[in-house]
Amino acid sequence: MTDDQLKLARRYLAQAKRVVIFTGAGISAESGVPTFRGSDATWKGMPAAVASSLGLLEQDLTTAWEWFDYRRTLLKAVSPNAAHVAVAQAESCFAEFLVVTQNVDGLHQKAGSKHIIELHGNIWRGRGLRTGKRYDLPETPLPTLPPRGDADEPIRPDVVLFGEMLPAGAFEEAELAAMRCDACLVIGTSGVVYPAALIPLAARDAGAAVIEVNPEATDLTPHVTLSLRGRAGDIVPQLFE
Ligand code: BJW
Repeated sequence: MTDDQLKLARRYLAQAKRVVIFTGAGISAESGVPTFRGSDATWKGMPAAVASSLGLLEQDLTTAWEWFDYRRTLLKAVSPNAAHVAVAQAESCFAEFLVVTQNVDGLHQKAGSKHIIELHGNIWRGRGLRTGKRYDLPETPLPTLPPRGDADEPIRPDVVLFGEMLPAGAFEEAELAAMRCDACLVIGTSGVVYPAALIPLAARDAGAAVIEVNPEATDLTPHVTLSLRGRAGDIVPQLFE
Protein backbone atom coordinates (compact mmCIF):
# COMPACT_ATOMS: atom_id res chain seq x y z
CA MET A 1 0.00 0.00 0.00
CA THR A 2 1.38 3.41 -0.96
CA ASP A 3 0.82 6.66 0.94
CA ASP A 4 -1.23 7.95 -2.00
CA GLN A 5 -3.52 4.91 -1.84
CA LEU A 6 -3.97 5.38 1.89
CA LYS A 7 -4.81 9.07 1.41
CA LEU A 8 -7.32 8.27 -1.30
CA ALA A 9 -9.01 5.59 0.82
CA ARG A 10 -9.20 7.98 3.77
CA ARG A 11 -10.74 10.64 1.53
CA TYR A 12 -13.44 8.23 0.28
CA LEU A 13 -14.31 7.35 3.87
CA ALA A 14 -14.16 10.93 5.14
CA GLN A 15 -16.65 11.99 2.44
CA ALA A 16 -19.01 9.07 3.09
CA LYS A 17 -22.20 9.33 5.14
CA ARG A 18 -23.27 5.72 4.71
CA VAL A 19 -20.69 2.97 5.09
CA VAL A 20 -20.83 -0.81 4.73
CA ILE A 21 -17.99 -2.91 6.11
CA PHE A 22 -17.91 -6.35 4.46
CA THR A 23 -15.68 -8.84 6.26
CA GLY A 24 -14.36 -12.37 5.90
CA ALA A 25 -12.07 -14.73 7.74
CA GLY A 26 -8.98 -12.59 7.03
CA ILE A 27 -10.07 -9.90 9.51
CA SER A 28 -9.81 -12.50 12.28
CA ALA A 29 -6.53 -14.04 11.04
CA GLU A 30 -4.39 -11.79 13.25
CA SER A 31 -6.48 -12.86 16.24
CA GLY A 32 -5.29 -16.40 15.52
CA VAL A 33 -8.42 -17.70 13.77
CA PRO A 34 -7.57 -19.89 10.75
CA THR A 35 -8.94 -18.77 7.37
CA PHE A 36 -10.83 -21.21 5.15
CA ARG A 37 -8.87 -21.35 1.92
CA GLY A 38 -5.17 -21.69 1.21
CA SER A 39 -4.71 -24.23 3.99
CA ASP A 40 -4.72 -28.03 3.87
CA ALA A 41 -5.46 -28.35 7.59
CA THR A 42 -7.40 -31.45 8.63
CA TRP A 43 -9.35 -32.45 11.72
CA LYS A 44 -9.51 -36.15 12.63
CA GLY A 45 -8.17 -36.82 9.12
CA MET A 46 -10.99 -34.83 7.48
CA PRO A 47 -10.41 -31.68 5.42
CA ALA A 48 -12.17 -28.74 7.10
CA ALA A 49 -14.55 -28.52 4.12
CA VAL A 50 -15.76 -32.06 4.90
CA ALA A 51 -16.05 -31.42 8.65
CA SER A 52 -18.11 -28.30 7.87
CA SER A 53 -20.34 -30.04 5.31
CA LEU A 54 -24.07 -30.56 5.32
CA GLY A 55 -23.40 -34.23 4.56
CA LEU A 56 -21.57 -34.78 7.85
CA LEU A 57 -24.13 -32.76 9.81
CA GLU A 58 -26.98 -34.85 8.39
CA GLN A 59 -25.21 -38.19 8.83
CA ASP A 60 -23.49 -37.70 12.16
CA LEU A 61 -24.57 -34.67 14.20
CA THR A 62 -22.38 -35.67 17.16
CA THR A 63 -19.17 -35.69 15.09
CA ALA A 64 -20.21 -32.43 13.39
CA TRP A 65 -20.66 -30.90 16.86
CA GLU A 66 -17.26 -32.25 17.99
CA TRP A 67 -15.72 -30.25 15.13
CA PHE A 68 -17.67 -27.09 15.87
CA ASP A 69 -17.11 -27.34 19.63
CA TYR A 70 -13.38 -27.90 19.03
CA ARG A 71 -13.36 -24.63 17.08
CA ARG A 72 -15.48 -22.90 19.74
CA THR A 73 -12.90 -23.88 22.37
CA LEU A 74 -10.10 -22.40 20.24
CA LEU A 75 -12.19 -19.24 19.67
CA LYS A 76 -12.92 -18.80 23.38
CA ALA A 77 -9.22 -18.00 23.86
CA VAL A 78 -8.92 -15.34 21.14
CA SER A 79 -9.64 -11.62 21.24
CA PRO A 80 -10.62 -9.04 18.64
CA ASN A 81 -7.61 -7.44 16.96
CA ALA A 82 -6.86 -3.85 15.96
CA ALA A 83 -9.00 -4.14 12.81
CA HIS A 84 -12.15 -5.30 14.68
CA VAL A 85 -11.60 -2.53 17.22
CA ALA A 86 -11.10 0.17 14.56
CA VAL A 87 -14.31 -0.94 12.81
CA ALA A 88 -16.25 -0.82 16.09
CA GLN A 89 -14.90 2.63 16.97
CA ALA A 90 -15.71 4.03 13.51
CA GLU A 91 -19.40 3.17 13.86
CA SER A 92 -20.33 6.35 15.71
CA CYS A 93 -18.64 8.60 13.09
CA PHE A 94 -21.13 7.92 10.27
CA ALA A 95 -24.84 8.55 9.76
CA GLU A 96 -25.33 4.92 8.69
CA PHE A 97 -22.83 2.17 9.38
CA LEU A 98 -23.34 -1.55 8.95
CA VAL A 99 -20.98 -4.48 9.36
CA VAL A 100 -21.89 -7.33 7.03
CA THR A 101 -19.80 -10.32 8.02
CA GLN A 102 -19.37 -13.82 6.68
CA ASN A 103 -17.65 -14.76 9.93
CA VAL A 104 -19.28 -16.93 12.55
CA ASP A 105 -16.75 -16.16 15.30
CA GLY A 106 -18.56 -13.29 17.06
CA LEU A 107 -15.42 -11.12 17.21
CA HIS A 108 -17.14 -8.02 15.78
CA GLN A 109 -19.62 -8.13 18.67
CA LYS A 110 -16.78 -8.72 21.14
CA ALA A 111 -15.03 -5.61 19.77
CA GLY A 112 -18.17 -3.52 20.35
CA SER A 113 -19.79 -3.28 16.90
CA LYS A 114 -23.55 -2.84 17.26
CA HIS A 115 -25.00 -2.98 13.74
CA ILE A 116 -24.00 -6.35 12.32
CA ILE A 117 -25.52 -8.73 9.82
CA GLU A 118 -24.12 -12.25 10.06
CA LEU A 119 -24.63 -13.84 6.65
CA HIS A 120 -23.33 -17.27 7.67
CA GLY A 121 -24.68 -17.46 11.21
CA ASN A 122 -22.85 -17.60 14.52
CA ILE A 123 -20.94 -20.49 16.05
CA TRP A 124 -22.05 -19.46 19.58
CA ARG A 125 -25.68 -20.22 18.73
CA GLY A 126 -27.54 -23.39 17.94
CA ARG A 127 -30.77 -24.05 16.06
CA GLY A 128 -33.40 -26.63 16.95
CA LEU A 129 -33.66 -29.36 14.33
CA ARG A 130 -37.42 -29.66 14.78
CA THR A 131 -38.52 -26.07 15.50
CA GLY A 132 -35.72 -23.93 14.07
CA LYS A 133 -35.65 -22.09 17.41
CA ARG A 134 -32.36 -20.36 18.16
CA TYR A 135 -30.46 -21.13 21.35
CA ASP A 136 -27.49 -19.23 22.80
CA LEU A 137 -24.76 -21.76 23.55
CA PRO A 138 -21.90 -19.84 25.16
CA GLU A 139 -20.47 -22.79 27.06
CA THR A 140 -17.57 -24.76 25.63
CA PRO A 141 -16.82 -27.62 25.79
CA LEU A 142 -20.51 -28.45 25.66
CA PRO A 143 -21.64 -30.90 28.36
CA THR A 144 -23.58 -33.10 25.92
CA LEU A 145 -23.28 -33.67 22.20
CA PRO A 146 -25.49 -32.97 20.45
CA PRO A 147 -26.94 -30.33 22.78
CA ARG A 148 -30.71 -30.56 23.35
CA GLY A 149 -33.32 -27.82 23.50
CA ASP A 150 -36.99 -27.58 24.45
CA ALA A 151 -38.84 -30.90 24.52
CA ASP A 152 -35.44 -32.55 24.07
CA GLU A 153 -35.11 -31.45 20.44
CA PRO A 154 -31.59 -31.96 19.04
CA ILE A 155 -29.77 -28.71 18.28
CA ARG A 156 -27.44 -28.13 15.33
CA PRO A 157 -24.87 -25.32 15.01
CA ASP A 158 -26.55 -22.12 13.77
CA VAL A 159 -24.14 -21.69 10.87
CA VAL A 160 -24.76 -21.75 7.12
CA LEU A 161 -23.15 -24.65 5.26
CA PHE A 162 -22.73 -24.96 1.49
CA GLY A 163 -26.03 -25.67 -0.19
CA GLU A 164 -28.01 -24.07 2.67
CA MET A 165 -30.01 -20.88 2.53
CA LEU A 166 -28.75 -17.79 4.35
CA PRO A 167 -30.78 -16.62 7.40
CA ALA A 168 -34.12 -15.18 6.28
CA GLY A 169 -33.78 -11.55 5.20
CA ALA A 170 -30.07 -11.27 6.01
CA PHE A 171 -28.82 -11.05 2.44
CA GLU A 172 -31.66 -8.76 1.36
CA GLU A 173 -30.99 -6.31 4.22
CA ALA A 174 -27.25 -6.33 3.51
CA GLU A 175 -27.83 -5.82 -0.21
CA LEU A 176 -30.13 -2.84 0.42
CA ALA A 177 -27.49 -1.22 2.64
CA ALA A 178 -24.85 -1.89 -0.02
CA MET A 179 -27.00 -0.27 -2.68
CA ARG A 180 -27.42 2.83 -0.47
CA CYS A 181 -23.86 3.24 0.81
CA ASP A 182 -21.26 5.77 -0.29
CA ALA A 183 -18.30 3.61 0.66
CA CYS A 184 -17.86 -0.13 1.12
CA LEU A 185 -14.76 -1.46 2.87
CA VAL A 186 -14.05 -5.11 2.01
CA ILE A 187 -11.75 -6.69 4.57
CA GLY A 188 -10.15 -10.14 4.48
CA THR A 189 -12.30 -12.17 2.14
CA SER A 190 -11.42 -14.25 -0.90
CA GLY A 191 -14.78 -13.27 -2.41
CA VAL A 192 -15.44 -16.74 -3.77
CA VAL A 193 -18.53 -17.63 -1.73
CA TYR A 194 -21.95 -16.57 -3.01
CA PRO A 195 -24.34 -14.92 -2.52
CA ALA A 196 -22.16 -13.08 0.06
CA ALA A 197 -19.67 -11.88 -2.59
CA LEU A 198 -22.47 -10.01 -4.33
CA ILE A 199 -22.53 -7.41 -1.52
CA PRO A 200 -19.46 -5.40 -2.61
CA LEU A 201 -20.55 -5.80 -6.24
CA ALA A 202 -23.97 -4.31 -5.38
CA ALA A 203 -22.21 -1.36 -3.71
CA ARG A 204 -20.00 -0.83 -6.75
CA ASP A 205 -22.92 -1.08 -9.18
CA ALA A 206 -24.76 1.58 -7.18
CA GLY A 207 -21.78 3.95 -7.47
CA ALA A 208 -20.07 3.53 -4.08
CA ALA A 209 -16.31 3.58 -3.62
CA VAL A 210 -15.29 -0.02 -2.86
CA ILE A 211 -12.00 -0.37 -0.98
CA GLU A 212 -10.42 -3.79 -0.48
CA VAL A 213 -7.98 -4.60 2.33
CA ASN A 214 -6.19 -7.89 1.76
CA PRO A 215 -2.56 -9.06 1.53
CA GLU A 216 -3.46 -10.96 -1.66
CA ALA A 217 -5.36 -10.24 -4.86
CA THR A 218 -8.84 -11.83 -4.79
CA ASP A 219 -11.73 -12.57 -7.13
CA LEU A 220 -13.13 -9.17 -6.09
CA THR A 221 -9.97 -7.20 -6.89
CA PRO A 222 -10.82 -6.51 -10.56
CA HIS A 223 -14.16 -5.02 -9.46
CA VAL A 224 -13.09 -2.70 -6.64
CA THR A 225 -12.23 1.00 -6.76
CA LEU A 226 -9.05 0.64 -4.73
CA SER A 227 -7.04 -2.29 -3.38
CA LEU A 228 -4.90 -1.81 -0.28
CA ARG A 229 -2.43 -4.68 -0.02
CA GLY A 230 -1.54 -5.62 3.53
CA ARG A 231 -2.89 -6.98 6.78
CA ALA A 232 -6.17 -5.78 8.21
CA GLY A 233 -4.67 -5.08 11.64
CA ASP A 234 -2.08 -2.77 10.09
CA ILE A 235 -4.28 -0.97 7.54
CA VAL A 236 -7.81 -0.65 8.94
CA PRO A 237 -6.88 1.47 12.00
CA GLN A 238 -5.07 3.92 9.68
CA LEU A 239 -8.20 4.39 7.56
CA PHE A 240 -10.20 5.94 10.38
CA GLU A 241 -7.45 7.98 12.12
C1 BJW B 1 -6.20 -11.36 5.31
C2 BJW B 1 -5.33 -11.54 6.33
C3 BJW B 1 -5.10 -10.42 7.12
C4 BJW B 1 -5.48 -13.49 5.28
N1 BJW B 1 -5.74 -9.31 6.82
N2 BJW B 1 -6.87 -10.29 4.96
C5 BJW B 1 -22.93 -25.78 -6.20
C6 BJW B 1 -23.65 -26.52 -5.25
C7 BJW B 1 -24.19 -25.90 -4.11
C8 BJW B 1 -24.01 -24.56 -3.94
C9 BJW B 1 -23.30 -23.86 -4.89
C10 BJW B 1 -22.77 -24.44 -6.00
N3 BJW B 1 -22.15 -23.49 -6.73
C11 BJW B 1 -22.27 -22.33 -6.08
C12 BJW B 1 -22.98 -22.54 -4.97
C13 BJW B 1 -23.30 -21.56 -3.97
C14 BJW B 1 -22.35 -21.72 -2.82
C15 BJW B 1 -20.98 -21.14 -3.21
O1 BJW B 1 -20.73 -19.96 -3.09
N4 BJW B 1 -20.07 -21.98 -3.72
C16 BJW B 1 -18.79 -21.51 -4.26
C17 BJW B 1 -17.64 -21.78 -3.29
C18 BJW B 1 -18.58 -22.24 -5.55
N5 BJW B 1 -22.97 -20.95 -1.76
C19 BJW B 1 -23.82 -21.50 -0.90
O2 BJW B 1 -24.09 -22.69 -0.90
C20 BJW B 1 -24.49 -20.55 0.05
N6 BJW B 1 -25.88 -20.75 0.04
C21 BJW B 1 -26.62 -20.57 -1.07
O3 BJW B 1 -26.13 -20.22 -2.13
O4 BJW B 1 -27.96 -20.81 -0.88
C22 BJW B 1 -28.77 -20.92 -2.04
C23 BJW B 1 -28.70 -22.37 -2.46
C24 BJW B 1 -29.40 -23.31 -1.73
C25 BJW B 1 -29.37 -24.64 -2.14
C26 BJW B 1 -28.60 -25.03 -3.24
C27 BJW B 1 -27.88 -24.07 -3.94
C28 BJW B 1 -27.94 -22.73 -3.55
C29 BJW B 1 -24.03 -20.80 1.48
C30 BJW B 1 -22.59 -20.49 1.69
C31 BJW B 1 -22.16 -20.92 3.10
C32 BJW B 1 -20.69 -20.69 3.38
N7 BJW B 1 -20.34 -21.34 4.61
C33 BJW B 1 -18.98 -21.24 5.11
C34 BJW B 1 -18.81 -22.16 6.35
C35 BJW B 1 -19.49 -21.58 7.61
C36 BJW B 1 -19.49 -22.56 8.74
C37 BJW B 1 -18.12 -22.82 9.30
O5 BJW B 1 -17.52 -21.89 9.87
O6 BJW B 1 -17.63 -23.95 9.21
O7 BJW B 1 -18.69 -19.89 5.42
S1 BJW B 1 -17.76 -21.70 3.89
C38 BJW B 1 -16.59 -20.49 4.38
O8 BJW B 1 -16.37 -19.56 3.28
C39 BJW B 1 -17.26 -19.68 5.51
C40 BJW B 1 -16.87 -18.28 5.14
O9 BJW B 1 -17.77 -17.36 5.73
C41 BJW B 1 -16.91 -18.29 3.64
C42 BJW B 1 -16.12 -17.19 2.99
O10 BJW B 1 -14.74 -17.35 3.20
P1 BJW B 1 -13.85 -16.07 3.48
O11 BJW B 1 -14.30 -15.41 4.70
O12 BJW B 1 -13.74 -15.26 2.26
O13 BJW B 1 -12.46 -16.76 3.87
P2 BJW B 1 -11.28 -17.28 2.90
O14 BJW B 1 -10.43 -18.22 3.71
O15 BJW B 1 -11.79 -17.77 1.62
O16 BJW B 1 -10.43 -15.97 2.58
C43 BJW B 1 -9.68 -15.30 3.57
C44 BJW B 1 -9.08 -14.07 2.95
O17 BJW B 1 -8.41 -13.34 3.96
C45 BJW B 1 -8.02 -14.36 1.86
O18 BJW B 1 -8.29 -13.55 0.71
C46 BJW B 1 -6.70 -13.93 2.50
O19 BJW B 1 -5.75 -13.40 1.55
C47 BJW B 1 -7.17 -12.87 3.46
N8 BJW B 1 -6.31 -12.64 4.61
N9 BJW B 1 -4.88 -12.87 6.29
C48 BJW B 1 -6.60 -9.25 5.76
N10 BJW B 1 -4.24 -10.51 8.13
